[in-house]
Amino acid sequence: MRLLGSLFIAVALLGPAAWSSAQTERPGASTLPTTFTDAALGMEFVLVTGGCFEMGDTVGDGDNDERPLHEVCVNDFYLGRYEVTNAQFKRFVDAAGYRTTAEVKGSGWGFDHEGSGDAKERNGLNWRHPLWPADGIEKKMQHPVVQVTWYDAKELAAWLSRKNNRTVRLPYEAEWEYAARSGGKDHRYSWGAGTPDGNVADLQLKKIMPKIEHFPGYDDGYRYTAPVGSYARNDLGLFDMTGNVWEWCEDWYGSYSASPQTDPTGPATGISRAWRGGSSHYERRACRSAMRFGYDPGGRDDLGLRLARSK
Ligand SMILES: [Ca+2]
Ligand SMILES: [Ca+2]
Repeated sequence: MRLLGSLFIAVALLGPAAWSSAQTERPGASTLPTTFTDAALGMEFVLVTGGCFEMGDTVGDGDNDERPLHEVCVNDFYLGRYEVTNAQFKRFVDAAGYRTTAEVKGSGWGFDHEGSGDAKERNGLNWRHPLWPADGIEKKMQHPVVQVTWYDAKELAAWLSRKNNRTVRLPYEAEWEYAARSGGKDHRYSWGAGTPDGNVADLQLKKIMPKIEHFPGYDDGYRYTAPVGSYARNDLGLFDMTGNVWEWCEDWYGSYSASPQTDPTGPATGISRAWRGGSSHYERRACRSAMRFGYDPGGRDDLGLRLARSK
């Protein structure tokens, strides 16, 4: 995997659930509810009003895979206000009897924080037993789930779709970036360009990984994950779009096209799936909203997810 330094759930018994929605209408806009709360897991979704933006390296210091800049338009969609939590994921696995890839294979991936800083495979690592805390997630139920593969994420989405009788899915990269940048604004991070306000590589992490390029002088209080929603929301009301855990997207990871596009869904084929947003373990540059990575869909690490829904 990547080199850090180089960069580098019993509610099922409810049956098909009704969405509960906030009926607040936007002035002069459609009458779509501004939020939905899924009744099966209590997952809150925020309406992201569609629009057009320049996708990619608008700041001018990105990687080649963030170019060319290209115009993308997205329709209205809903995106989870928070990353999926351990509590929500537990309710899903308990109800569905689901075993994650890491549990079936007996291993996950995590940084060798005592040594090189590289990620390495570790026996016994899975969503119930992430790298930290190694003794389990019982006291961390409001933290984001980690060590889930793209396949695990898809299983959760399919289960929740059945429970709600409407499709819930992973966000596409274009949707994710548009939302992280608060509707396509020229924002380097979800908080904009100024003082950090999220769970990223900070002074806490630097205590055990001295070589990491952390956010200078910044101490967010968490070395590993933080409870979702611990930091400021972005301008769309979304939390932790920068940092905390990486988030799987639906798309195959591939090159951008210069052509204007509407609701792009990524390459038709590929070998890795896209993930976005940085995490508590990643240096500043990797936490940029335009930053892209691809990973084997069967890979698991400090990777979580948030779900989406078309309008
Ligand atoms: Ca941190
Ligand atoms: Ca995140």
